[in-house]
Amino acid sequence: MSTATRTYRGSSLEEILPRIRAELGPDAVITRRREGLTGGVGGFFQKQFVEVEAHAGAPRFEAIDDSDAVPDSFRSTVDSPQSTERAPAIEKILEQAAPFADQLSTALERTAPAPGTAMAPLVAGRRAPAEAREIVEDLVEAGLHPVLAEGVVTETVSHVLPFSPHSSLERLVRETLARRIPVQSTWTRQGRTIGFVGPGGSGKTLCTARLAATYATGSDLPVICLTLRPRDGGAELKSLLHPYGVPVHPVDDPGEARARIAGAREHALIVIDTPTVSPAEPAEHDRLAADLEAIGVYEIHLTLPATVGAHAADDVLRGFADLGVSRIVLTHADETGHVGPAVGLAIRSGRPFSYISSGTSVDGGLLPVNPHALASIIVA
Ligand SMILES: Nc1nc2c(ncn2[C@@H]2O[C@H](COP(=O)(O)OP(=O)(O)OP(=O)(O)O)[C@@H](O)[C@H]2O)c(=O)[nH]1
Ligand SMILES: [Mg+2]
Repeated sequence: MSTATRTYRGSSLEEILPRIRAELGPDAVITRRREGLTGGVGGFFQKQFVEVEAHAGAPRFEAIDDSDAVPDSFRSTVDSPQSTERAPAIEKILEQAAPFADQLSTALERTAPAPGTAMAPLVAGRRAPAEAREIVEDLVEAGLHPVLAEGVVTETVSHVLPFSPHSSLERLVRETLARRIPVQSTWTRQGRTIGFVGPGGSGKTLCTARLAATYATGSDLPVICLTLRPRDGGAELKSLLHPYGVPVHPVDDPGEARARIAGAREHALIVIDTPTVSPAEPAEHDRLAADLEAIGVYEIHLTLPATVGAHAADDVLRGFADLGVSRIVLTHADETGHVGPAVGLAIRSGRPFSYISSGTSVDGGLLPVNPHALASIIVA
Protein backbone atom coordinates (compact mmCIF):
# COMPACT_ATOMS: atom_id res chain seq x y z
CA MET A 1 0.00 0.00 0.00
CA SER A 2 1.36 3.43 -0.94
CA THR A 3 2.30 5.82 1.85
CA ALA A 4 1.71 8.93 -0.28
CA THR A 5 -0.28 11.55 1.57
CA ARG A 6 -3.76 12.25 0.28
CA THR A 7 -5.99 15.18 1.02
CA TYR A 8 -9.69 14.69 1.70
CA ARG A 9 -12.14 17.53 1.83
CA GLY A 10 -15.80 17.43 2.84
CA SER A 11 -18.40 19.23 4.84
CA SER A 12 -17.73 17.22 8.02
CA LEU A 13 -15.42 14.64 9.57
CA GLU A 14 -18.29 12.18 9.52
CA GLU A 15 -18.35 12.47 5.76
CA ILE A 16 -14.58 12.18 5.27
CA LEU A 17 -13.58 9.43 7.68
CA PRO A 18 -15.38 6.52 5.98
CA ARG A 19 -13.77 7.55 2.68
CA ILE A 20 -10.32 7.51 4.24
CA ARG A 21 -10.93 4.16 5.81
CA ALA A 22 -12.24 2.70 2.54
CA GLU A 23 -9.33 4.01 0.47
CA LEU A 24 -6.38 3.83 2.85
CA GLY A 25 -7.47 1.01 5.11
CA PRO A 26 -7.82 0.73 8.86
CA ASP A 27 -4.14 1.63 9.42
CA ALA A 28 -4.53 5.03 7.80
CA VAL A 29 -2.64 7.80 9.53
CA ILE A 30 -4.13 11.25 9.87
CA THR A 31 -1.36 13.79 9.57
CA ARG A 32 -3.30 16.97 9.46
CA ARG A 33 -6.80 18.27 9.92
CA ARG A 34 -8.10 21.77 9.40
CA GLU A 35 -11.41 23.53 8.99
CA GLY A 36 -12.35 26.58 7.01
CA LEU A 37 -14.97 28.41 5.03
CA THR A 38 -15.44 28.32 1.30
CA GLY A 39 -17.70 29.91 -1.34
CA GLY A 40 -20.47 32.27 -0.28
CA VAL A 41 -21.39 35.77 -1.40
CA GLY A 42 -19.23 38.72 -0.41
CA GLY A 43 -17.49 36.64 2.22
CA PHE A 44 -20.79 35.73 3.85
CA PHE A 45 -22.91 32.59 3.98
CA GLN A 46 -19.88 30.52 3.19
CA LYS A 47 -19.99 26.78 3.66
CA GLN A 48 -17.87 25.14 6.28
CA PHE A 49 -15.37 22.54 5.09
CA VAL A 50 -13.11 20.08 6.82
CA GLU A 51 -9.84 19.03 5.23
CA VAL A 52 -7.89 16.01 6.36
CA GLU A 53 -4.53 14.80 5.14
CA ALA A 54 -3.84 11.12 5.59
CA HIS A 55 -1.62 8.36 4.33
CA ALA A 56 -1.88 4.63 4.45
CA GLY A 57 0.35 2.16 6.23
CA ALA A 58 2.37 1.96 9.42
CA PRO A 59 2.14 4.80 11.89
CA ARG A 60 4.23 7.65 10.51
CA PHE A 61 2.82 10.57 12.35
CA GLU A 62 4.21 13.87 11.06
CA ALA A 63 4.36 17.32 12.49
CA ILE A 64 1.04 19.05 12.47
CA ASP A 65 1.43 22.31 10.63
CA ASP A 66 -1.38 24.78 10.40
CA SER A 67 0.80 27.80 9.87
CA ASP A 68 0.99 27.81 6.07
CA ALA A 69 -0.78 30.39 3.99
CA VAL A 70 -4.53 30.04 3.89
CA PRO A 71 -7.19 32.16 2.22
CA ASP A 72 -8.43 35.22 4.09
CA SER A 73 -11.78 33.63 4.62
CA PHE A 74 -10.22 30.66 6.32
CA ARG A 75 -10.93 30.36 9.99
CA SER A 76 -8.87 27.84 11.84
CA THR A 77 -10.82 26.23 14.61
CA VAL A 78 -8.03 23.97 15.81
CA ASP A 79 -7.46 26.35 18.66
CA SER A 80 -11.01 25.96 19.79
CA PRO A 81 -11.64 23.56 22.65
CA GLN A 82 -14.77 22.41 20.80
CA SER A 83 -12.67 21.24 17.88
CA THR A 84 -11.81 18.02 19.69
CA GLU A 85 -15.42 17.25 20.61
CA ARG A 86 -16.72 14.40 18.54
CA ALA A 87 -20.14 13.93 17.12
CA PRO A 88 -21.88 10.59 17.82
CA ALA A 89 -21.23 9.52 14.23
CA ILE A 90 -17.50 9.93 14.70
CA GLU A 91 -17.60 8.00 17.93
CA LYS A 92 -19.31 5.18 16.07
CA ILE A 93 -16.63 5.15 13.40
CA LEU A 94 -13.98 5.16 16.11
CA GLU A 95 -15.51 2.11 17.77
CA GLN A 96 -15.69 0.20 14.53
CA ALA A 97 -12.12 0.82 13.34
CA ALA A 98 -9.68 0.29 16.13
CA PRO A 99 -6.20 0.90 14.59
CA PHE A 100 -7.48 3.70 12.39
CA ALA A 101 -9.33 5.05 15.35
CA ASP A 102 -6.19 5.09 17.46
CA GLN A 103 -4.39 7.09 14.85
CA LEU A 104 -7.33 9.41 14.48
CA SER A 105 -7.48 9.97 18.21
CA THR A 106 -3.80 10.79 18.21
CA ALA A 107 -4.23 13.14 15.30
CA LEU A 108 -7.10 14.96 16.94
CA GLU A 109 -5.15 15.31 20.14
CA ARG A 110 -2.06 16.48 18.32
CA THR A 111 -3.99 19.10 16.38
CA ALA A 112 -5.47 20.51 19.56
CA PRO A 113 -3.14 22.90 21.41
CA ALA A 114 -2.05 22.22 24.96
CA PRO A 115 -4.22 23.99 27.54
CA GLY A 116 -3.24 27.61 27.90
CA THR A 117 -1.34 27.72 24.60
CA ALA A 118 -4.20 28.36 22.22
CA MET A 119 -3.13 29.73 18.86
CA ALA A 120 -4.65 32.98 17.75
CA PRO A 121 -7.31 32.34 15.11
CA LEU A 122 -6.08 33.24 11.65
CA VAL A 123 -9.12 35.46 11.17
CA ALA A 124 -10.97 36.61 14.25
CA GLY A 125 -14.74 36.94 14.22
CA ARG A 126 -17.96 35.04 14.72
CA ARG A 127 -19.78 33.04 12.13
CA ALA A 128 -23.02 34.40 10.76
CA PRO A 129 -25.86 33.13 12.98
CA ALA A 130 -27.70 30.23 11.34
CA GLU A 131 -30.97 32.15 11.37
CA ALA A 132 -29.46 34.79 9.04
CA ARG A 133 -30.15 32.58 6.04
CA GLU A 134 -33.78 32.16 7.10
CA ILE A 135 -34.24 35.91 7.46
CA VAL A 136 -32.83 36.49 3.96
CA GLU A 137 -35.40 34.00 2.69
CA ASP A 138 -38.18 35.81 4.56
CA LEU A 139 -37.16 39.13 3.02
CA VAL A 140 -37.13 37.63 -0.46
CA GLU A 141 -40.51 36.05 0.25
CA ALA A 142 -41.86 39.53 1.10
CA GLY A 143 -40.77 40.65 -2.37
CA LEU A 144 -37.38 42.24 -1.65
CA HIS A 145 -34.79 41.62 -4.36
CA PRO A 146 -32.40 38.83 -3.26
CA VAL A 147 -29.34 41.08 -3.57
CA LEU A 148 -30.96 43.74 -1.38
CA ALA A 149 -32.17 41.12 1.10
CA GLU A 150 -28.70 39.63 1.36
CA GLY A 151 -27.15 43.09 1.67
CA VAL A 152 -29.43 44.14 4.53
CA VAL A 153 -28.81 40.94 6.49
CA THR A 154 -25.06 41.02 5.80
CA GLU A 155 -24.86 44.60 7.02
CA THR A 156 -26.79 43.69 10.15
CA VAL A 157 -24.67 40.65 11.00
CA SER A 158 -21.33 42.31 10.29
CA HIS A 159 -21.89 45.87 11.48
CA VAL A 160 -24.95 46.06 13.74
CA LEU A 161 -24.97 42.80 15.68
CA PRO A 162 -21.54 43.42 17.27
CA PHE A 163 -23.04 46.40 19.11
CA SER A 164 -26.17 44.54 20.24
CA PRO A 165 -25.08 40.92 20.62
CA HIS A 166 -28.06 40.08 22.85
CA SER A 167 -30.76 41.53 20.59
CA SER A 168 -32.83 39.35 18.31
CA LEU A 169 -31.35 39.29 14.82
CA GLU A 170 -34.81 39.83 13.33
CA ARG A 171 -35.26 43.06 15.25
CA LEU A 172 -31.86 44.33 14.17
CA VAL A 173 -32.53 43.43 10.51
CA ARG A 174 -35.81 45.33 10.76
CA GLU A 175 -33.96 48.38 12.05
CA THR A 176 -31.30 48.13 9.35
CA LEU A 177 -33.95 47.88 6.67
CA ALA A 178 -35.86 50.83 8.18
CA ARG A 179 -32.69 52.94 8.09
CA ARG A 180 -32.34 52.21 4.40
CA ILE A 181 -35.89 53.22 3.48
CA PRO A 182 -35.80 56.84 2.30
CA VAL A 183 -38.61 58.95 3.68
CA GLN A 184 -39.61 62.59 3.23
CA SER A 185 -43.15 63.70 3.86
CA THR A 186 -42.71 67.38 4.59
CA TRP A 187 -41.32 70.42 2.94
CA THR A 188 -39.13 73.00 4.62
CA ARG A 189 -41.23 75.93 3.44
CA GLN A 190 -44.51 76.61 5.13
CA GLY A 191 -46.53 76.52 1.94
CA ARG A 192 -46.55 73.42 -0.25
CA THR A 193 -47.60 72.87 -3.86
CA ILE A 194 -48.20 69.17 -4.40
CA GLY A 195 -49.30 67.18 -7.43
CA PHE A 196 -50.19 63.50 -7.52
CA VAL A 197 -49.31 61.59 -10.69
CA GLY A 198 -49.51 57.88 -11.43
CA PRO A 199 -51.05 55.03 -13.34
CA GLY A 200 -54.81 54.75 -13.83
CA GLY A 201 -56.63 53.74 -10.67
CA SER A 202 -53.50 54.04 -8.49
CA GLY A 203 -55.17 56.43 -6.08
CA LYS A 204 -54.38 59.97 -7.31
CA THR A 205 -57.85 61.36 -6.70
CA LEU A 206 -58.30 59.70 -3.31
CA CYS A 207 -54.84 60.90 -2.17
CA THR A 208 -55.70 64.44 -3.30
CA ALA A 209 -58.94 64.31 -1.31
CA ARG A 210 -57.28 62.83 1.76
CA LEU A 211 -54.44 65.33 1.86
CA ALA A 212 -56.80 68.25 1.33
CA ALA A 213 -59.22 66.96 3.99
CA THR A 214 -56.42 66.29 6.49
CA TYR A 215 -55.01 69.81 6.18
CA ALA A 216 -58.44 71.41 6.08
CA THR A 217 -59.42 69.80 9.36
CA GLY A 218 -56.10 69.80 11.20
CA SER A 219 -53.66 72.39 9.86
CA ASP A 220 -53.38 76.14 10.29
CA LEU A 221 -52.72 76.42 6.53
CA PRO A 222 -55.49 77.27 4.07
CA VAL A 223 -56.14 74.58 1.44
CA ILE A 224 -56.54 75.10 -2.30
CA CYS A 225 -57.56 72.05 -4.30
CA LEU A 226 -57.25 71.90 -8.10
CA THR A 227 -57.94 69.15 -10.57
CA LEU A 228 -56.28 69.31 -13.95
CA ARG A 229 -58.44 68.45 -16.97
CA PRO A 230 -60.65 65.97 -15.06
CA ARG A 231 -62.63 63.56 -17.25
CA ASP A 232 -65.67 63.86 -14.98
CA GLY A 233 -65.46 67.62 -14.56
CA GLY A 234 -64.18 67.08 -11.03
CA ALA A 235 -67.39 65.44 -9.79
CA GLU A 236 -65.70 62.60 -7.89
CA LEU A 237 -63.23 64.84 -6.07
CA LYS A 238 -65.93 67.35 -5.28
CA SER A 239 -68.11 64.72 -3.68
CA LEU A 240 -65.18 63.35 -1.64
CA LEU A 241 -64.31 66.83 -0.33
CA HIS A 242 -67.79 68.25 0.09
CA PRO A 243 -68.09 67.02 3.73
CA TYR A 244 -64.90 68.89 4.60
CA GLY A 245 -65.96 72.18 3.05
CA VAL A 246 -63.02 72.20 0.62
CA PRO A 247 -63.90 73.70 -2.79
CA VAL A 248 -62.48 71.92 -5.85
CA HIS A 249 -61.38 73.93 -8.88
CA PRO A 250 -61.18 72.11 -12.22
CA VAL A 251 -58.54 73.76 -14.44
CA ASP A 252 -57.79 73.19 -18.12
CA ASP A 253 -54.35 74.71 -18.45
CA PRO A 254 -51.41 76.04 -16.47
CA GLY A 255 -52.49 79.67 -16.88
CA GLU A 256 -55.81 78.96 -15.20
CA ALA A 257 -54.07 77.04 -12.43
CA ARG A 258 -51.54 79.79 -11.78
CA ALA A 259 -54.32 82.34 -11.57
CA ARG A 260 -56.06 80.20 -8.91
CA ILE A 261 -53.01 79.90 -6.72
CA ALA A 262 -51.46 83.31 -7.30
CA GLY A 263 -50.06 84.77 -4.09
CA ALA A 264 -50.95 81.71 -2.01
CA ARG A 265 -47.94 79.46 -2.53
CA GLU A 266 -45.97 80.61 0.49
CA HIS A 267 -48.69 80.10 3.05
CA ALA A 268 -51.14 77.51 1.69
CA LEU A 269 -51.42 73.82 1.03
CA ILE A 270 -52.04 73.61 -2.70
CA VAL A 271 -52.90 70.12 -3.91
CA ILE A 272 -53.48 69.15 -7.53
CA ASP A 273 -55.11 66.00 -8.91
CA THR A 274 -53.91 65.04 -12.39
CA PRO A 275 -55.43 62.96 -15.19
CA THR A 276 -54.11 59.52 -15.99
CA VAL A 277 -51.78 59.67 -18.95
CA SER A 278 -51.06 56.48 -20.81
CA PRO A 279 -47.48 55.62 -21.76
CA ALA A 280 -49.02 54.70 -25.10
CA GLU A 281 -49.91 58.36 -25.62
CA PRO A 282 -46.64 60.28 -25.36
CA ALA A 283 -48.24 63.54 -26.47
CA GLU A 284 -50.56 63.50 -23.41
CA HIS A 285 -47.67 62.53 -21.19
CA ASP A 286 -45.47 65.37 -22.45
CA ARG A 287 -48.35 67.79 -22.10
CA LEU A 288 -48.80 66.87 -18.45
CA ALA A 289 -45.03 67.23 -17.83
CA ALA A 290 -45.08 70.69 -19.43
CA ASP A 291 -48.19 71.73 -17.46
CA LEU A 292 -46.73 70.68 -14.10
CA GLU A 293 -43.59 72.62 -14.85
CA ALA A 294 -45.52 75.67 -16.03
CA ILE A 295 -47.74 75.64 -12.93
CA GLY A 296 -44.64 75.30 -10.74
CA VAL A 297 -45.58 72.15 -8.84
CA TYR A 298 -42.63 71.73 -6.50
CA GLU A 299 -43.53 68.33 -5.10
CA ILE A 300 -44.63 65.63 -7.51
CA HIS A 301 -45.72 62.47 -5.73
CA LEU A 302 -46.04 59.22 -7.66
CA THR A 303 -48.96 57.07 -6.48
CA LEU A 304 -47.54 53.55 -6.55
CA PRO A 305 -49.86 50.68 -5.63
CA ALA A 306 -48.26 48.35 -3.09
CA THR A 307 -49.59 45.48 -5.14
CA VAL A 308 -47.12 46.00 -8.00
CA GLY A 309 -44.43 43.42 -8.63
CA ALA A 310 -40.75 44.36 -8.88
CA HIS A 311 -40.67 44.71 -12.65
CA ALA A 312 -43.90 46.67 -12.80
CA ALA A 313 -42.65 49.01 -10.03
CA ASP A 314 -39.55 49.77 -12.09
CA ASP A 315 -41.68 50.36 -15.18
CA VAL A 316 -44.03 52.71 -13.33
CA LEU A 317 -41.21 54.88 -12.00
CA ARG A 318 -39.45 54.87 -15.36
CA GLY A 319 -42.68 55.84 -17.08
CA PHE A 320 -43.42 58.75 -14.76
CA ALA A 321 -39.93 59.90 -13.77
CA ASP A 322 -39.76 62.60 -16.43
CA LEU A 323 -42.80 64.28 -14.92
CA GLY A 324 -40.38 65.29 -12.16
CA VAL A 325 -41.39 62.67 -9.58
CA SER A 326 -39.65 63.46 -6.30
CA ARG A 327 -41.64 61.30 -3.81
CA ILE A 328 -43.51 58.02 -3.78
CA VAL A 329 -46.90 57.50 -2.13
CA LEU A 330 -47.48 53.85 -1.31
CA THR A 331 -51.15 53.31 -2.13
CA HIS A 332 -53.46 50.31 -1.75
CA ALA A 333 -51.23 49.32 1.20
CA ASP A 334 -54.16 47.55 2.85
CA GLU A 335 -54.39 45.10 -0.04
CA THR A 336 -51.08 43.28 0.40
CA GLY A 337 -48.33 42.53 2.89
CA HIS A 338 -46.04 42.01 -0.06
CA VAL A 339 -44.56 45.52 -0.07
CA GLY A 340 -41.00 44.45 -0.92
CA PRO A 341 -41.05 45.54 -4.59
CA ALA A 342 -42.17 49.08 -3.73
CA VAL A 343 -39.73 49.34 -0.82
CA GLY A 344 -36.93 48.04 -3.05
CA LEU A 345 -37.79 50.63 -5.67
CA ALA A 346 -37.57 53.49 -3.15
CA ILE A 347 -34.24 52.22 -1.83
CA ARG A 348 -32.77 51.64 -5.29
CA SER A 349 -33.98 54.86 -6.83
CA GLY A 350 -33.39 57.04 -3.78
CA ARG A 351 -36.92 58.49 -4.28
CA PRO A 352 -38.28 58.88 -0.76
CA PHE A 353 -41.67 57.66 0.35
CA SER A 354 -43.96 60.47 1.46
CA TYR A 355 -47.28 58.93 2.44
CA ILE A 356 -48.89 55.56 2.79
CA SER A 357 -52.53 55.15 1.79
CA SER A 358 -54.90 52.41 2.80
CA GLY A 359 -58.62 51.76 2.65
CA THR A 360 -61.17 53.76 0.73
CA SER A 361 -62.45 56.32 3.21
CA VAL A 362 -61.15 59.88 3.11
CA ASP A 363 -60.67 60.10 6.88
CA GLY A 364 -57.44 58.68 8.28
CA GLY A 365 -56.48 56.79 5.14
CA LEU A 366 -53.31 58.77 4.42
CA LEU A 367 -50.37 58.90 6.80
CA PRO A 368 -46.73 60.00 6.57
CA VAL A 369 -44.59 56.90 6.03
CA ASN A 370 -42.97 55.55 9.14
CA PRO A 371 -39.99 53.52 7.87
CA HIS A 372 -39.98 51.29 10.96
CA ALA A 373 -43.65 50.40 10.48
CA LEU A 374 -42.98 49.71 6.80
CA ALA A 375 -39.97 47.55 7.61
CA SER A 376 -42.03 45.58 10.10
CA ILE A 377 -44.45 44.60 7.32
CA ILE A 378 -41.48 42.93 5.63
CA VAL A 379 -39.71 41.52 8.71
CA ALA A 380 -42.56 40.64 11.02
N1 LIG B 1 -58.29 49.56 -0.82
C1 LIG B 1 -57.84 50.71 -1.32
N2 LIG B 1 -58.48 51.27 -2.35
C2 LIG B 1 -57.99 52.43 -2.83
C3 LIG B 1 -56.83 53.04 -2.30
N3 LIG B 1 -56.61 54.17 -3.00
C4 LIG B 1 -57.56 54.24 -3.94
N4 LIG B 1 -58.41 53.20 -3.83
C5 LIG B 1 -59.58 52.92 -4.65
O1 LIG B 1 -59.12 52.65 -5.95
C6 LIG B 1 -60.00 53.22 -6.92
C7 LIG B 1 -59.21 54.22 -7.75
O2 LIG B 1 -58.78 55.27 -6.92
P1 LIG B 1 -58.63 56.75 -7.49
O3 LIG B 1 -58.20 57.63 -6.38
O4 LIG B 1 -59.84 57.14 -8.25
O5 LIG B 1 -57.44 56.47 -8.49
P2 LIG B 1 -56.94 57.46 -9.63
O6 LIG B 1 -55.48 57.24 -9.77
O7 LIG B 1 -57.40 58.83 -9.38
O8 LIG B 1 -57.71 56.83 -10.88
P3 LIG B 1 -57.90 57.50 -12.34
O9 LIG B 1 -58.06 58.96 -12.15
O10 LIG B 1 -59.11 56.83 -12.87
O11 LIG B 1 -56.69 57.16 -13.09
C8 LIG B 1 -61.12 53.88 -6.13
O12 LIG B 1 -62.18 52.99 -6.04
C9 LIG B 1 -60.49 54.10 -4.74
O13 LIG B 1 -61.48 54.11 -3.73
C10 LIG B 1 -56.19 52.40 -1.20
O14 LIG B 1 -55.17 52.86 -0.66
N5 LIG B 1 -56.72 51.24 -0.75
MG1 LIG C 1 -58.51 60.13 -10.62
